Amino acid sequence: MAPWLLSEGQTRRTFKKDNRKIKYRRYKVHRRTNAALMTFAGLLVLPLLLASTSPEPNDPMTDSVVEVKMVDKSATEFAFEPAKIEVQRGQTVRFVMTGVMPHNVEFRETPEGSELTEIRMGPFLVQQGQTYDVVIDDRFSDGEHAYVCTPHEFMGMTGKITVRSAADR
Ligand SMILES: [Cu+2]
Repeated sequence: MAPWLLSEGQTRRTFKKDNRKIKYRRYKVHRRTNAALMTFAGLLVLPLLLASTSPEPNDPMTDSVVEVKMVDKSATEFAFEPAKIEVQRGQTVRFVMTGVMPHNVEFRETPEGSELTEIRMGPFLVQQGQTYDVVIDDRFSDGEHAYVCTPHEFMGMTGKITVRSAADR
């Protein structure tokens, strides 16, 4: 350490101390800038991530699973939401329990050629978050499949699934 580098009143020791303080201050500023940059970069990337992981709901071209919620609208009113959906064969309709009353899916009117057999009457879902998947495969003919919730049919809980072959689109 050359003595001519010291300013008035500074000794080697105080110089070192001052230098450390300056370095520490620079380090703190640097860290803060880094954090700000990371946050900024994160904000830029976030919408892109969201956009790539959540395509339009119920778009048969992008979703292989189409959700239908089982909803308690009031003590006397229940619903499938959305009540009408369109799917391509190969997709899955996932019924999601959101209420407290037990709900199920019973197919009532199906186009000719449909053979729903054991899934004609689905099991009761009793817990929030519980799901029931219906794979739309060859058992479902093209056209409109009307279904109800067995105990709540007359309280508005009905729905329709229109099935199309992929080639129709
Ligand atoms: Cu129900």
